[in-house]
Amino acid sequence: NKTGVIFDLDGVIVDTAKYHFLAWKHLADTLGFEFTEAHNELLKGVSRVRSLEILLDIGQISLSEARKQDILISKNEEYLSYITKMGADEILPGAENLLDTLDQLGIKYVLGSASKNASLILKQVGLFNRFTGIVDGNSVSKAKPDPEVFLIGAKLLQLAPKNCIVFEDAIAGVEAANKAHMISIGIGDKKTLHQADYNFNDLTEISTDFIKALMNH
Ligand code: B16
Ligand code: MG
Repeated sequence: NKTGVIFDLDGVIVDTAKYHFLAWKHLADTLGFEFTEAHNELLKGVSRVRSLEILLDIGQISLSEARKQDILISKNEEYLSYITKMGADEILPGAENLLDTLDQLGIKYVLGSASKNASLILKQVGLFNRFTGIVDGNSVSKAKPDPEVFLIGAKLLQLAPKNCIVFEDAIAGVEAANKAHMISIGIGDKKTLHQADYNFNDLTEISTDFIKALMNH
């Protein structure tokens, strides 16, 4: 089969953004400024280190490198306390069905996530073994919107980038997929993700016929 799929994790397969929000909000509280859900939108698809920079900009706070390192560790510890309580009930609607469809069509899929916790999260929800490979925050040197994460994904799939379909919920992720010359599918707000080749609200809207049509494009 000459078509393959690359899935983003947070916002496509699971909603871990709500746990990132709790941990970042706790940090902002400690530093004495307000961090809202709207602020949290800015962190979606963005690496952990870059997220902290954005957060400190919001609070107009500057910290030493050593302090930032400590904060990144404690933020992740708090985040992990939520992640380790996750289960299969937190898989987003349509995700398992879509994986079943891909299995039936003989289409392989890998993960392409910015998260360094991606493998753990997939294990928590019981999907880890279904993926042909995992590309995550530990495998890349350049974060989305750089196409690196997806180009490594194409290598794992042993496919040309143009034959890879990317499911993404973040602007930076759609941009990365487009830069990689892959088929980009935006999951979420169509206006926000207008750069995507196709748009859907969630994975329940992805039909077998749609996937088949992409296979023959
Ligand atoms: P971690 P994705 C991203 O996941 C999240 O959307 C983003 O908010 C987070 O900062 C990033 O992972 C890094 O996560 O702290 O676990 O390494 O959407 O690329 O799957
Ligand atoms: Mg995402």
